Parts: sequence; structure tokens; C-alpha cells
Amino acid sequence: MKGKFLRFLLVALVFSLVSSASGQGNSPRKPNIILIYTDDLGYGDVSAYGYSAIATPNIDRLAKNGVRFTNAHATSATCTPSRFSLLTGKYAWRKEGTGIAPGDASLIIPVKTTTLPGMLQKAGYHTAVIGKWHLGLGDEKGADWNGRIAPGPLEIGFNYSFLIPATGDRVPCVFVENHHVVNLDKNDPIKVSYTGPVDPNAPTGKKNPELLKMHPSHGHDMTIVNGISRIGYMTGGNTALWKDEDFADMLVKKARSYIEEQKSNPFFLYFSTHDIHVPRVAHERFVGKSGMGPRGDVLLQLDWTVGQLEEILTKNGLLENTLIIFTSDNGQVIDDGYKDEAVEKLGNHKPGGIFRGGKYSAFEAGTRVPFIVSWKGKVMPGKVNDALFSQVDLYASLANLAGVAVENGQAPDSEDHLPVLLNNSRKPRSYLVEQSINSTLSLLVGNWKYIEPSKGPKVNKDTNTELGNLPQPQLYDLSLDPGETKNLADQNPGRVSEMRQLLEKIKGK
Ligand code: NG6
Ligand code: CA
Repeated sequence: MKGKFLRFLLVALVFSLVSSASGQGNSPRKPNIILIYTDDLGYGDVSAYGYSAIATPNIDRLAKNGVRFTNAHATSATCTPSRFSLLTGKYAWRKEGTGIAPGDASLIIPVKTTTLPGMLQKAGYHTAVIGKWHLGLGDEKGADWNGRIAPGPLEIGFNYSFLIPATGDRVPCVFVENHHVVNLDKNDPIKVSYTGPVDPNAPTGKKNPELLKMHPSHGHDMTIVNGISRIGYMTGGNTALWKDEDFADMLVKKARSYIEEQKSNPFFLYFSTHDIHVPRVAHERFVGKSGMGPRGDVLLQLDWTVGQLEEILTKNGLLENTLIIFTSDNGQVIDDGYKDEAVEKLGNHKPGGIFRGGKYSAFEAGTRVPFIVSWKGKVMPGKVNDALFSQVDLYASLANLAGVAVENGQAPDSEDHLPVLLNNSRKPRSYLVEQSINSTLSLLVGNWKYIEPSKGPKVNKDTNTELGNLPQPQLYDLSLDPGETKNLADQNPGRVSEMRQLLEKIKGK
């Protein structure tokens, strides 16, 4: 009897050793990863960063329970290129056709690319994207909105997708779940055009302002959906049309089901909010609550969203095993094409903090964005990290976290800075490249910022954004002059030439 028991113990011990060596059984589960990717949120928009006139308590709590980065950057000052870099680990300016995508663009990430979610799939993760996509859908002919929409996220590494296909201000105004438009009536097919009206008799924002509940300030005067005129023309799909007021609720609902379904596997959720992009149409429970008009109201709605995601994790006992990253695809913009009182009601709010420029700009506020990392029990709470960090590094850093190698040729611009991400180090990137709307590139090295000479316009007159373009080189010492007011290029020709050469080398890499 005793011998039998000893033999049983021995077998049990060997079994447990073998199963933990093979990565199963007792080995710790890989952490879930939730990337909350907000839209057009400026460095100063959330109260955790100290410049906001609006309280965002849920986002602040995330920062209080985690680490707040003060020198983290999107790769670009607009959406599509930032997302391209985030998902591929490659600077978007290396590839043609990665500027702001029209609503009928084909998928711009080639299906053969190993992407961030694809890499995580290989590491055993279930992967999902919920929210704004804006990386194109379909083959070179574009998406078949009435049939099977592919290729898209499912062909480049996501197991599940629920999408706002482009942006809230672009047609088609429908959700796409996996390969199909949600709630589409086959007898009312969708037709989309970006060249001219699909139905010349249909009302537009331009011809029929009397039908609008929110008026355009520039552009955005084409097809009217839900009382708001958009970029582009569409007809049909009436049963599938979204209601902007429900965006946040809908995305949270989808995230809740996804998390509850996947809670026993490691999962990666790329949760890409519509907030706080235009059109800013908050759910009625947030309307008027910020005192700052619709832009402030959708900021409160975004904060609510973050609180909901945290609550879902808490309820499912996942907070200790989930790395949460919160950031934005580019900096702030105030008037981005609708008369929504954003300019008039801004008051003391400083959406770009102390930084100059904003969305579209080569100046800092174009790409320096809020970046918060939280992981209960793993990331020391309440810290601030000022290391230079780029979203392009999430690929290699998360590969390290997930225990997979980044193979040669994959994610060429992504560096593994996991210790910085988890705040175990403050070792900055040795340099970082920023891209503005007209693809003027800037280089950051330590305190120094070099903006290459550009023939682009100085100001985007529609949005009233200083774009940071000058025909001469610009050089700023961000430690003394974070607002980029004193161009030191003439006084430092040596440094300018060094930085120009380094930028050329990086471009040629
Ligand atoms: C611009 C739109 C702007 C916004 C932006 C994309 C006009 C006049 N302006 O072209 O409203 O949609 O594209 O924003 O159409 S982003 O955050 O997705 O990059
Ligand atoms: Ca954006």
C-alpha cells in the first residue's frame, strides 16, 4: 500500500514537471491584453495629465492604479498611419497609400504581413478588434458591402471583429461584424460612392441643411444619416444604419460579451473607440453634462467607457491577469468639420497641454498623447514614466510579454521596451520619428527635436492647427522649450546636420 502511494506521488511529480516544462498545467497563464485606443484625444484632455478642465475620474483611476507616461507617442498625427504602424510594427511613411483612408479604401495591410494580433495568435491568444477600423476593407476592388467583406481584420490576425469600418464621419454608416454588415436587408442593398452622389435626388448636407441636427463647418456635407451629413455618398442599407448616440454603448456591449466568452483563454482586445472623433454625438445621458458642448460630453462618455471596461474585468475576476493600455491615435483637434461649439466652449481647457500644434501637425501635440498602463499587482501603482516611448514598440514589447520571438523582417521599426512599458525601467528609445499629415517627418533624440524642412502649409485653416511646416530646418530643445517656440537651428548647425543625417539613415533602413 505504502509502495503504491509512493509510486503515485512519484508519477504525479514527474507529470507536473513535464506539463510545466511544456508550458501547460501549472505554468502561469499568459496575461490578457486590452489596448484602449482612443481617437483624437489630446495630451491635456484627461484630468490625469493636469491640464483638463473636465474631470475624467475613471481614466484618472487607471492612471492612479498604474503608470502614466509623459513622453509616449503615436507614430503619426493622423489615424490611419498610426494604426498601420501600431498593428504592423512598421512606420507607415515607409509604405505608399497609408494616409487617411477614404471610407471605400481596400485593406491597406497586406494579408501576408505578420501583425501584432497575428503574432499574439501564434502565442496562443484569442484576438479581437472592437470599434473604429479605418485601415480599409476588401481587395483592390474595395469592400462588397452587400456580401462577404474580405480581406479585413480576420485575414490579418484577428479572430473576431466588430467595426465602425472607417470613421464615424464617413459612409457607409453601418457596423461590420466579422465578414458582414450587421442587420442588412438583402432587398435594400448598400451603394457607396466617394466620387459623386449615388442618387442625385437624395438629400445632402449641402442642399438640405434644414434636415440636419448637426451642421458641417467644413467638408462633411454629403449624404445625411441620422440627421448628420457625412463624407461620401451612400444609399440603401436602411435597417443597418447606425445611431451615433449608441456608439459607446454598443462597443461596450460587444466588449462585455467578448470578454465573458473568452475569459478562460488569454485574449487580446484592441478596443478602438469612436470617441472623441467627429461627429461628436453623445448619448443623451451625457448631453450637456460637461458644460463644454459635445466635445466635452463625448469626453465624459469616453471616461464612462473606460470605467465600464474596468468593471467588466473586475466582475469576471480578470483585473490581476490583464494588462490594460490606454492611449490615442493622434493629438487633439477642436473644429474638425462640424459646428459643435467645441471652439466657443473650450474655456480654460488645454487639450494639448503645454504642447504646440495638434492633430495633423509636426509639432508635439500631433503625436504626444496620453499613455497609461495598468496591471493590478504587476505594475506599481501611481507612477510617472518620462521615457521616450513609441506605439510602434508595442508589437515587440508585447511579443516579449507573450513569450514569442519577432522574426527577421517582421515589425522592422518595433523595439522591445517591455521593461519601460511595465515601468521597471526608464531607459528611453534612442530616437523616435513623428509623421505629420503631409508626411513631414520629425526626429526626437533625447531633449532635441528636429523637424525636416517642408513646403507644406504652415496652418490648416479649416481646423486652425499650426502644422509645424517651414521651408527651413527646425530644431527645438524640448527640455527648455516644450512648446517649440524658439527655433535653434541656426545656432546649432552641427546638431541639425547630425539629426538630418540620422533621419535620412532611418528613412533608408
Ligand atoms: C479629414 C476630415 C476630418 C477627419 C479626418 C480623419 C474633412 C474636411 N476632414 O479629412 O473630419 O475625418 O480626415 O481623422 O473631411 S482621423 O482621426 O481618422 O485621422
Ligand atoms: Ca484620430
